[in-house]
Amino acid sequence: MKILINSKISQEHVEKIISGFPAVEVVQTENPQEAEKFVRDADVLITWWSNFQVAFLDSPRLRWVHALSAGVDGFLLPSILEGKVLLTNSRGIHGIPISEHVFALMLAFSRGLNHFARHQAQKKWQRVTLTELRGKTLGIVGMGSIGSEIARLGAAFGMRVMAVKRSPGPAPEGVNRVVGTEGMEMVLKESDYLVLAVPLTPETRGMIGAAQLEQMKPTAVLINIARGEVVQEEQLVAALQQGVIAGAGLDVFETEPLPADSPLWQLENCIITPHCAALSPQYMTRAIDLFCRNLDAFLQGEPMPTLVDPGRGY
Ligand code: OXD
Repeated sequence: MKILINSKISQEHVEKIISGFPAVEVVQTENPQEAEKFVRDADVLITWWSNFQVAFLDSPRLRWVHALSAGVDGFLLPSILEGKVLLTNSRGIHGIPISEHVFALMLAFSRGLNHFARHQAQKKWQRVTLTELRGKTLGIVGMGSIGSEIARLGAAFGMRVMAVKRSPGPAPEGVNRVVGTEGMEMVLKESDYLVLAVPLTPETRGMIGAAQLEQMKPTAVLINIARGEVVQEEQLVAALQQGVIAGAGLDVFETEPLPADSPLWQLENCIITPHCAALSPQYMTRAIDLFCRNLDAFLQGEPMPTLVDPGRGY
């Protein structure tokens, strides 16, 4: 069996695959032309969505694509939708870095860091109104492994945690209420911080538009670590400009990299990070461990731990 990794991963991580599965051959290249050539006799492709080329799916031997990301919106193409090529993803390893990123953004707003960073550049000693997270309502849309870890930290900060989940069940410890999508309006109205942690699917695309932003408190802050397309960006810009909501912490955008002419860059009530919420030195070790668990299951003919259901899109 031949595995092509068309993304930069360290030799130590390549060795981890080879030592666990001595019978497999591993080829690694970041060069798009080389990848196009090597994929023709690869059985398995490991890739970031940004390196993935649609034409890879025409390779006659390819049986399985493993996404190094959790989001698979860029992979849902005919061969995968029709089940000719299996798709697995890296869900379950993002909870720690992304929840810490979410709290960095929320604390930046509550403790005025967005203002102080600007003041520092101007050598300006000026206080601003500061608030606490304790006692505030944290609304989380999407309760997969990322949403659940954000909820856990929210409870540890003494926040009142409310969550929207496609199939709601009993509230986990520390979560005050879990509602289905019909409860979205209530969560929008009550949240001081609203965090989007849903996969991008036909149901979630554009789910936050002008009407939803209008339902939020004028003091509320929106955090998006999901996908840019979950929010109607033009409507968000208008809401931030007009004070419909107080602020936004955004890691993801409709177009990435965020174009230089996006009005978001100019907004003092917007904190922008370049789609990096999941990154940390531990990421690839966790991702390769997860790939190896999938490979083991694949070779044993057992259910793969992070097989994606292409119909659902996650
Ligand atoms: C992912 C991401 O989907 O980091 O993994 O956005």
